[in-house]
Amino acid sequence: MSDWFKRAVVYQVYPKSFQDGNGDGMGDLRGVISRLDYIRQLGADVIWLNPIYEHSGVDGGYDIRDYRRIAPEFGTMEDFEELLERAHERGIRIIMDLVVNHTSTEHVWFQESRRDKTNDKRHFYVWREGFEGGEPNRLRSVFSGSAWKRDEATGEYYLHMFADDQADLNWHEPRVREGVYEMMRWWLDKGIDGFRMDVINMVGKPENVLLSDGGPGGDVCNGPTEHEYLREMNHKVLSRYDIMTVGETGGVTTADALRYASLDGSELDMVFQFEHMGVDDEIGPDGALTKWSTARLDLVKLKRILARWQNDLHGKAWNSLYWSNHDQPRVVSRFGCDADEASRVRSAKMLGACLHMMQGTPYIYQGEELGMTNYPFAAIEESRDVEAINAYGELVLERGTFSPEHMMACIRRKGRDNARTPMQWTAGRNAGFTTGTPWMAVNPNFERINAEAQASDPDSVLSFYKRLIALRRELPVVTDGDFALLMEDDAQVFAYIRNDGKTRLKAVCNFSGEEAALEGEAVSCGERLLGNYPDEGDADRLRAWECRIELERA
Ligand code: TEU
Ligand code: CA
Repeated sequence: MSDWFKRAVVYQVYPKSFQDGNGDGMGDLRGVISRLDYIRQLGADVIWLNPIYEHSGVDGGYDIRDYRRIAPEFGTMEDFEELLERAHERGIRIIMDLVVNHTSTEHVWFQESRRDKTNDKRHFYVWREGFEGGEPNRLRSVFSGSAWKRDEATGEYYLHMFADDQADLNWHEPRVREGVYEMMRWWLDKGIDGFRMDVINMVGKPENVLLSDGGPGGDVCNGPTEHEYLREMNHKVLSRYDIMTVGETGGVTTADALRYASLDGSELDMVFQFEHMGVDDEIGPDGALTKWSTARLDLVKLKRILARWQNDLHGKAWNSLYWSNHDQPRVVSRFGCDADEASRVRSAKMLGACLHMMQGTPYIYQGEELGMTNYPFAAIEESRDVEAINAYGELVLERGTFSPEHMMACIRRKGRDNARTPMQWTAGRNAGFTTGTPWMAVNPNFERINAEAQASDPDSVLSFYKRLIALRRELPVVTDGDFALLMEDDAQVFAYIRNDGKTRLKAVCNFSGEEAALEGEAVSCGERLLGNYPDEGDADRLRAWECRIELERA
């Protein structure tokens, strides 16, 4: 069993917003090809490509119509094969998004399934009778409203945990699993290097949350058959290739992850956990926890969560490390500070240092390495994202839970569209993203924040990320060492020591715009490897957003 995933650094490309190659305003595969050298120079050696398959245009490609075809706006299969070849020439592997919890309702399986109750593919999806003239139960979609939709043809309801157009597959039907495995082999035989598996811990849905009993429904994640299916997939597909896998698994605990991401290789290589993405969620007016909040992070909570993931998995399972992706706001705006240029640059570097010196495989979301920021959305009409649009509809228009102003403030802070504005390459027209009209507005700060300016600036966020990646490659302790959190209860400082028995590596980070005192082992003493101020500063104090990485050799 290979373990290159432990030393990999992944760069996430959201193709629609990365680079347009033909001037139609949308990013595409030729655009990605043209930027491979940028990714190589950064030092990343794996690309996670968000979905590029034929889709129905509802949820950014997560509504797949045909798993074996490339959506025309992204290019052709020849373009994809060329991308794979050019990436491999540069020592870059490519992992693809695998979206198999659901398909588009336009997928041929669903088209057949909906036709009549006796159709051969009826059980490929989750169909239930209504309860007392309404939905089978009160299970809710992640994108607001009921998770059930009545279908005219048979009068029954199908399950959709996301948008109406994303019908959940029924993994309890063996032919669904076989169909998925066959499709996975088809891609792996083309030479791709693995998968990022969309909401994969939703596939083993417990039957009791899907009853037509008018009840509350319940949690569909981490159900009883989940591990059985992943082991089957591993046995029949994954274990036969030299690949890397990462499962997107909301709601997992470290105990769950010890099974999903065990180092014994029986399921997946690692998972994306979401606990640390919840540190700025809030109890909403209806008493339920919601992402729609304007709260700042609680650093003590964040530290405890990440330290627990570091310690519980050490030596037994493998962590993924991420601050952002296409579903999250920009981390510098969220956990750092984008109010002024000095704070933005410092806090973006500090966040990078804090994450990249931990144990696990780091994921960099496009533009994070530039310290790209959230977008100043003023009105809901500027949103493209089905999640935000549906939530606005429900919370503002239908229920009046939030005022329009408050909801827009939440969307500016937490909305997924913040991550999806075009990549900022240059200070030129449309930030160098397209020669046409961009499908989504470019952040107005592109003249100040762009890759071209940062590439030639040794003090840029980009140059700092290159150093972080290089450090990971130079120092085995970053991959192998254990983890000890320092100053656990401090509300400003995130400090820890990594130790592999030969080397002690220390990262000390100030998560605030004010000076912070260092205590105990956090006080500077070793050889300074990297920092975000030009001079060393005081050993026992950190300046605003300051970070230091230090080394002690045994
Ligand atoms: O996301 C799954 C998911 O539940 C969350 O990431 C969710 O989108 C987010 O927390 C909302 O606040 C995956 C994909 O990454 C996402 O882009 C898709 O919309 C979703 O699945 C459905 O395929
Ligand atoms: Ca294009």
